[in-house]
Amino acid sequence: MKQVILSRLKRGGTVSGETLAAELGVSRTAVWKCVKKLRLEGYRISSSSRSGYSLTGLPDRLVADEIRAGLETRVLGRTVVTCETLPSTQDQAKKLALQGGDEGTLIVAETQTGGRGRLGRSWASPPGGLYFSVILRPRIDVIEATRIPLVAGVALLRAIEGHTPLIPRLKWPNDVLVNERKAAGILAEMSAEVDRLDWIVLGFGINVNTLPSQFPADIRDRAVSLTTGSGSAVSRLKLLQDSLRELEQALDEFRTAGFEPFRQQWKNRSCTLEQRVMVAGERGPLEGRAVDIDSDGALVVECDDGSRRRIITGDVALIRNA
Ligand code: BT5
Repeated sequence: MKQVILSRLKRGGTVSGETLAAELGVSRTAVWKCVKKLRLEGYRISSSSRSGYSLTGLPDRLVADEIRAGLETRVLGRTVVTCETLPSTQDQAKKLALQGGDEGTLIVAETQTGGRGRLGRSWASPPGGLYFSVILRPRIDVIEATRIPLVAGVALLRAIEGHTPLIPRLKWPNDVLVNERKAAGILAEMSAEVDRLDWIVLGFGINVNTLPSQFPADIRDRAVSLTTGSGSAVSRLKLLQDSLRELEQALDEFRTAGFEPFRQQWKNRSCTLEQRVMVAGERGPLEGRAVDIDSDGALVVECDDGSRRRIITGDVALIRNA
């Protein structure tokens, strides 16, 4: 009944409680209770005793029906689970992936209590941000999977560029920086056998409308939200839908055209290349100049002695004014 009332209100105009009650064959009190529930979900519904109800605003809360309604994807986000709070959307998505969850299954939370970054680090997840994980089951070789996080980074940048006048930049392997501060991060985790990729779960943490005071003190001077960076509010719902559309398109392109176009796009949007960097890698710390992204998505660093090293996993700090 709630959905019927909502779609009636979405047609626009004002409709009386009496008309809705008659159309649905229920009492006016039952209609009023549904309107109350919709308001609790964040829909703004004005009411006047003379003319009735009208919809004046959609929720900024991420409601499953609203996410699905505006999706321009074939697969991603077609199954969606939204939660007020979760320890981590990533853990939830991985659990579902292990149980055979469908490709494209999307887990979204308003906040996370145990949001995770790479290498055991934490991801601050206050209200106002966008936190989601999506299950992928790409039919690609295990070896190709190292490129997926970079493909996802390009897709996320395309989505952000469509929503703000900002010029976001990619920092290897998959941070999104705005004005040299971190606005988003991507976490990729997978399960594979020697020759078969079972699933990849991609997790996105995006500071959308987060206020500076909402970030933990230790990252406040390094984190930024899209709103603060651009000076205007960004719709989390639209950004989520557009990110999924861009991701699906990018994965299709990756399947048909390979990694090379993404390598170029990643390089064009990078703030890592041609910079002096300090890498905390598996084989100890290393300093040099970041010179390329290779065909596997690895960062190529030229050391001071002229030798070149490929960094496959690790952490990169940009050394400014070097
Ligand atoms: C990342 O890790 O950047 C990947 C973050 C992925 C988070 C998403 S949210 C949805 C899904 N569910 C999860 O549990 N995780 C994913 P990494 O490169 O390791 O960066 C982590 C570092 O970024 C931390 O050590 C902090 O320095 C910094 N950081 C933490 N929270 C931040 C925030 N909200 N904004 C900017 N920087 C942050």
